Amino acid sequence: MPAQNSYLRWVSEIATLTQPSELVWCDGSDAEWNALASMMVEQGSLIRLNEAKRPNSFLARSHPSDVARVEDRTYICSERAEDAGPTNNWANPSEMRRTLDEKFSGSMRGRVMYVVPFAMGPVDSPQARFGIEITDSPFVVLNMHLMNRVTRDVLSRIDDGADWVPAVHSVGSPLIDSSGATLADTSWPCNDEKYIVHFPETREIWSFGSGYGGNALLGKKCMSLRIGSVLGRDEGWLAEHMLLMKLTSPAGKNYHVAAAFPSACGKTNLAMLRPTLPGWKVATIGDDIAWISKGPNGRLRAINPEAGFFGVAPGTSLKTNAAAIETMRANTIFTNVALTEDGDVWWEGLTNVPPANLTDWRGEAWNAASATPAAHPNSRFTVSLAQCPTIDPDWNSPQGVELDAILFGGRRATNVPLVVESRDWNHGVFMGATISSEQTAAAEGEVGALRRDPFAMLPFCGYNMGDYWQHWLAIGASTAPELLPRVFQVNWFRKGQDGKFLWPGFGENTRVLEWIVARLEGEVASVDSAIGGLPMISEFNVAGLGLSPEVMGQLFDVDLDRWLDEAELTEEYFARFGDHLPAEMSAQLDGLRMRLGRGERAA
Ligand code: SAT
Ligand code: MN
Repeated sequence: MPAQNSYLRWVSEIATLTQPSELVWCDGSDAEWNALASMMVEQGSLIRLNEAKRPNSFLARSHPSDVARVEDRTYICSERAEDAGPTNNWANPSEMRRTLDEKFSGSMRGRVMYVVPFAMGPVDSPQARFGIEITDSPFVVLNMHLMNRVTRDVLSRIDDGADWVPAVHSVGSPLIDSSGATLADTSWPCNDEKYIVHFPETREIWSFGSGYGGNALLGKKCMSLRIGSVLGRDEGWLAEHMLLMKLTSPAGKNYHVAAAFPSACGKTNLAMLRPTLPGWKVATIGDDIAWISKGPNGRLRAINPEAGFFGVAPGTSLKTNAAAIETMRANTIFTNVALTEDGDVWWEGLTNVPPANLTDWRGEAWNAASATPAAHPNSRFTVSLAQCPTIDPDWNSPQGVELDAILFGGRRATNVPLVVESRDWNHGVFMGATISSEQTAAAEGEVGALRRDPFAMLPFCGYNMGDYWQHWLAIGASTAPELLPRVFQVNWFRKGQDGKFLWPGFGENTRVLEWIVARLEGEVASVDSAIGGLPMISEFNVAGLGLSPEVMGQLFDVDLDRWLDEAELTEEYFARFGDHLPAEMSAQLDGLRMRLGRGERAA
């Protein structure tokens, strides 16, 4: 939405539609944070944690029905259905506008309407984009303070002609009904009916009925990925569901790595990796989203458009991710974790033994014998990136960082080796297009079922996934091959016959990064296999891990028959994209089958 001051008109239109009792322009200041947090504590919708143990930190308990993104209520309303593609829920834009008009009409009655100007990326970055979120949830405003750069500077930029994305959010729970009667408030207002709606052509976002994370913090998945991917397509850049890190080798050389994994597959852990190999260092830049564009020298540069972490709490501990634990020492909002007797937080995996007298995420007394978990499996912490002990000093750099490698990963018990290098960029795009993963708790659905998750973007691509693959191919075609980052597929989750993970993961993933760096430096050869370049087992550093030759064999095994079966499934999957499937993707699949048929497996 361009045009000077157009936001004033838009704000007043939304106020006319939603009829709030009051309108507040937010500025992202500490005073604003303190006032909103105190107000929510007084109202009983936030619990202030023990000031000595967890200063300036709060616990929110959501409505039990509002605990995750709602993908089946998420819509892409492009003019033509085929522009949303077979992987998105398309809805007719004019019909959806009528529905939204009805839903939002009077939806903020009795509530305060907050206008939150925000930047994705450092305000001065050429890669930054601006948005304004209107919301009737003070909880959303508090979270946005941590996740985004909330500042009135954005309004001056818009006044100066910068584009911006209008984003409207309502929990859909007015405090005054249409007859004027007052309704009781609850500690987590929301609506049974939810709509998370994107209009890619006009770059608008409308979200109704949920107060939870990715449904309500509209700078995150809605703007940075769904609308961002459309902006990227039109402007020649990439909006990706990727963590971003700087890796420093013992030789003191820096490498920047972006890695795509589906939600709740350990992106935060990898972004804050504590290397187990001496001399290696990891600095964190982002754990969820990367915006990648071509720099003046032709290399791809990335920024993290976000300013905070919205991480999964369960499983996070001093052992699995000490940096995350240190990051959330203060100034943190927790959602749906358990509360300890002394006003601190707990979740499954934080300690081996749960403290006595916990209160679970629903607010009920809990002990180790309870049948349900104390913290919801998708409970979260929201905290500023600046508090991360491993934060890269360049995380705020307007220029971003030059990418050396891109990793694609899923959660695969079978088939996919620990690491495999793509043959070239186009083969890397094929790898990205074909990754799949087991369903996690971050989205609703049956946990454990295998789902295709191309580029980890399945729920986040704002246009036809086939066109998105074409866009990736075009970025490669317009860049000299030696300037492009190298592409790898990784899988920490392969299991043996006994159903146990073969690979220790976490800090030991440094060994995979070490091999990747050795490949970038041309220090090791790879073994050509049907699915790409594998490490020579003798050159892959597993010193001290005590992994048997059988386990190593299983970690890197390429079972030709199983891969041929998988190729069949890929063909079926690709067929869904019809004319939108790039010819290059079919050619890549043919190439894979040919190599499998020739019996190419690693020596
Ligand atoms: O989309 S959320 O922000 O709620 C978290 C995720 O799924 O990555
Ligand atoms: Mn994510």
